[in-house]
Amino acid sequence: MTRPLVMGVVNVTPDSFSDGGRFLDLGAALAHARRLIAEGADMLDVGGESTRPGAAPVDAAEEIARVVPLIEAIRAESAVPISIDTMKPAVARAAVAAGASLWNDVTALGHSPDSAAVAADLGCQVALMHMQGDPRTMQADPRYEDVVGEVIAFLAVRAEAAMAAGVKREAIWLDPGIGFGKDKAGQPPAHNLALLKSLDRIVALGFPVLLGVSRKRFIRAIDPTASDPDDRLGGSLAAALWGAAKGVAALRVHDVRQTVQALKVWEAIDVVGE
Ligand code: HH2
Repeated sequence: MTRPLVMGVVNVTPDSFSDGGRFLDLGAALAHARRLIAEGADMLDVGGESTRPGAAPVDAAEEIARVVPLIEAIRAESAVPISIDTMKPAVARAAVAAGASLWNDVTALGHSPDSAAVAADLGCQVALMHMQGDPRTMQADPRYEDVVGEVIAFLAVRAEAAMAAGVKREAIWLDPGIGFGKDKAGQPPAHNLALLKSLDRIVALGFPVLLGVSRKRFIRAIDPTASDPDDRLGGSLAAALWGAAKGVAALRVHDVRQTVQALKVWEAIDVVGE
């Protein structure tokens, strides 16, 4: 089995839960991007608006001002594929013009009535992620009858809607949205674990699957000592390798070097005797 691509996270936000605002200015964000490329990132995911539970929204002009200079600066020195983590079509448009080739949308093109048409017009790759609710309220009390079935049905509907708007089938990625409207705070991580357990059913839809488990809160729900996101590397790697074994196409991660190393070891074992 080929190993998933590693997508390194570069946030340019003051309130990211895992980067803690450490990469606010362009120079620091660019230095971080360079480091992730050197560590073996196959692509970079640039984000200018935090989607952590309870995060405040940012307007499009501010988001563009955060992400476009960074994308241009990365593009000026590297051919690494860049994705833009945004729910706003105007930001996606500006980011693609600056050199991004994948629109990573946590609302699965649902934030604006224009989103799907803009994605089709841009002709870029699009990652459609499942979320129940919106980032401000999504962790209040997420409920499902059948979390895996509902996430699969949602992703299939959103992929059809994107294609109906003119997005090419081969441009579409799917993402179950680990931590996005899953498992009320303080509850066992039943929704997130069910989705991880059944990742192969999402892979079976026939689109490349993107998985974001890095430093997420479900790890703390399993290991309550890991209250600091920086202290969730072991759990992040365990879940990343689980995703690799289930056939995901890409992993969105903060710890690129360690994830690449873990995947290399996993792949080396996997190919023995073939
Ligand atoms: N997770 C986060 C942000 N964007 N995009 C996709 N497709 N899948 C994910 O799981 C995903 C995502 C949240 O992670 P993080 O970057 O650590 O937080 P922030 O939203 O503050 O950038």
